[in-house]
Amino acid sequence: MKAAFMAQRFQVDGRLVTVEATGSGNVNDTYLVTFRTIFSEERFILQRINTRVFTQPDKVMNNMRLVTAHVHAHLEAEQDDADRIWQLPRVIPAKDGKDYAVDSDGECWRAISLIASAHSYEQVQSPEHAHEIGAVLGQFHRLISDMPCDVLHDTLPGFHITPTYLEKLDAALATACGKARLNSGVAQNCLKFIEERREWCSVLEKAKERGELHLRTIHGDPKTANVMIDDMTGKGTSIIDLDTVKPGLVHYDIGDCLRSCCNPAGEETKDFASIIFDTDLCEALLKGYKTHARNFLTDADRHYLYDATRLIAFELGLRFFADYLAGDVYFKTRHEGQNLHRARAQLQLTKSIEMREKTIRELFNML
Ligand code: GN1
Ligand code: MG
Repeated sequence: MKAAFMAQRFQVDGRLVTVEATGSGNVNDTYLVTFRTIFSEERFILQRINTRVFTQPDKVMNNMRLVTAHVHAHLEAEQDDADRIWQLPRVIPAKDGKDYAVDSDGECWRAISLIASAHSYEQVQSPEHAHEIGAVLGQFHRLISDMPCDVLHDTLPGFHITPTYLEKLDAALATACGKARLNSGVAQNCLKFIEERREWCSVLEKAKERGELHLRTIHGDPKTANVMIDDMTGKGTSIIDLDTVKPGLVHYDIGDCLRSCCNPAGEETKDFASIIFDTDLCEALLKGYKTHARNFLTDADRHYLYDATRLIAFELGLRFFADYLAGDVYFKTRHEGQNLHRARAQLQLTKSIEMREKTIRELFNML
């Protein structure tokens, strides 16, 4: 098995015992690897980077190294006074000292340390869980708030720039596959919902162009499943999946975290009527965020947070839908029509956010 072979290319002591597929990523393939020595055991995460999405894996790894070094330095300096041991995975070098290893098919693999005795969850479990998700994101934002984003590569041009996904939709609609796949009531409804919001979806990009919002270092993918919760205390301990750390708007992160965490039904449900944006979870998340992230959100930042929440849910719906029409070329699928179902779920969530606009706007006043 390729993963077992590649697991042995990294600087880990002992002998390989097991390699198990793990995680629920929509892009990369992830494995949990166990090595044993005569007196101990080490487990770590092995990932095959999807180079159709991340076409420059060296730059992804470079960003990851810079951000983890920056955060680890802060965490070490602060650890005596911290309320818990905050963690962040580190990159485990390959035996040749590089950040990743290439297999005989040209595929890229990397190894990352495991956040042990902790788990992440596909769906939010409780308001306390939402609070911890907010706390972990706030802590991460605080820790990277003094890291200039221009040292990072733009590893995914267009990522979270919503109008670029409309261009992808238009391109997919012009193909034979797109035309054929549009041929259902559900697909037609998705398209109608998106078209009605076409003008609005440049809202953050326009604010950026006007100089109201500024680029900074962001995580890029702070969804529920990327926040590790300590098994012993129930407290957040780490954010994981640093593939998308790069320059961006803090709004992409806050919007993404909220759209993921405040939808208890999760991203994969087909019970579309059960999808709501839960404002109690939103309140809990923002309270957790605020305990760590203070002083770096401006009035202009706060002003656009409602739009960001609505937009990132909408954008993910648009991304899933465009990918469905394009023939499922970006997000991995396990069954037919999965990207259409995922799109429908996010668009339903967008609608629920729109219905709760007033309450959500009020909640942002607390930040
Ligand atoms: C993808 O691969 P994964 O599951 O970490 C996607 C995110 C989406 C997410 C939705 C690079 O993340 O942007 O929000 O799916 N990552 C990329 O689950 O496109
Ligand atoms: Mg990710």
